[in-house]
Amino acid sequence: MSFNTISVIGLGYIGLPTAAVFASRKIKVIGVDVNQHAVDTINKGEVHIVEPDLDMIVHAAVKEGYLRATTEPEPADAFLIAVPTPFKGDHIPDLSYIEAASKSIAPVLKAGDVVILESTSPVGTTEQMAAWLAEARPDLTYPQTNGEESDIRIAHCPERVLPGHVLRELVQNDRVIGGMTPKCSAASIMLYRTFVEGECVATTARTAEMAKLTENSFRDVNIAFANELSIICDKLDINVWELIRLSNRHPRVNILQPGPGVGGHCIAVDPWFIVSESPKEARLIRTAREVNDSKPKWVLEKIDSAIAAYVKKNKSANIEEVIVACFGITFKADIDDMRESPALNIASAIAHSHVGEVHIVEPNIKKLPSSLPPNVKLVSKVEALKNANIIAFLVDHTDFKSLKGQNFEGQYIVDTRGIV
Ligand code: SAJ
Repeated sequence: MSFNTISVIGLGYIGLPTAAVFASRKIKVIGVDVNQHAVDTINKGEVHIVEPDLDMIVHAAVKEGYLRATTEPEPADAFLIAVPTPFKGDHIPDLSYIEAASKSIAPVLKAGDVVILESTSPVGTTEQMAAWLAEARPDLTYPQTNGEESDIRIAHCPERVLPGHVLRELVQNDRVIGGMTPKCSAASIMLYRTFVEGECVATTARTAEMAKLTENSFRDVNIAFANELSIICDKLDINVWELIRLSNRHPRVNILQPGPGVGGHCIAVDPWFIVSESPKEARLIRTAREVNDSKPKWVLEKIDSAIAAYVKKNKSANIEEVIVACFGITFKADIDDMRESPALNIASAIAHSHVGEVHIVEPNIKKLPSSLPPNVKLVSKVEALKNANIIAFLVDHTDFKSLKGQNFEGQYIVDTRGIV
């Protein structure tokens, strides 16, 4: 089996790097996205997202003619679907992007094609995708009805790359390959071997779906443990960062780091896919989500207390003149991604509740999100350090780490990341 042309549906944080890596192996890649701006940007050899080195590899792939983007699916030998899977109200998974993507590729499918779902999905989604394809193209045969004899091979191969390290992890990580049949797995493994240096391990589609949800739930539960510890330590007047450093010297203890809450479009979302299917059984997973989701409110209370303490201490201070600076509004360090960012939500909540100015230091963006009210200003680190009365460290960007040991004379600090 050979793959002359690969199509990647969804050119976001996962789809674009994947498309570019295939193209860098001199395979013709057609990237498909509904966003015309993203398509135009990529066709100019540029990128619409920030990820280290992605600009270089996309530029080379487009210039050499291996990568091209379009809004309309075209025939290919393999289709990789990498579209978002958010949730709707009450944490119910929203599969509408996968449904739309499946229906959009159906007209160009032909016998022998491989269709891979990469999007993180609730258990059963790959089978659902196969059903949508079968409904749209009844002239072809599928694994759910024709087993190993099917015209179309279908698998779930969840992405597992860490934003900020995507290009390295895409190549080096092991890959779980969940085919609807063994032949579906084998075809998918052959495809990924084009660039994956890690091991490609075959399993069923349902196990692969659950494996991805399990990985992110594991991390969520462990971050919740750290966040709960930070609240307990604050009450007991213990430095949680020192506590974790000490506890981690035990050979079998490895506690993660507390923060202002868990953000991003993966860890804060995926555990709900388990909870929504097994609400009675997934007690720990649900509680971890609740602990992490409630952390921003706790941080807000800390900032409010700092404002009150500052005004009390500086009797002449007028609350309207108190400047609160938020260091970082992305969902984690050294990226520009603000999706589901607890730091952004905290900054926005202070801006709405505080009558004075809120200054934001965010070295990874050029423009503030339009959702922020007019009392918010994007300022430099130096400006914020000079003018702010209250400083809240919300993201541990590398650029902030040099502030360790800094003298914040007269300023009130809320350090959610253990920076200073
Ligand atoms: N966080 C903490 N403390 C920690 C680690 C993380 O508060 O010790 C916070 C971060 O600040 C951030 C959130 O958790 O707000 C998530 O960050 P992350 O770096 O843990 O994960 P993501 O969302 O960038 O990527 C995760 C990864 N999953 C795992 O490590 C198990 C990645 O491998 C997945 O591919 C990705 O989700 C995904 O796409 O599902």
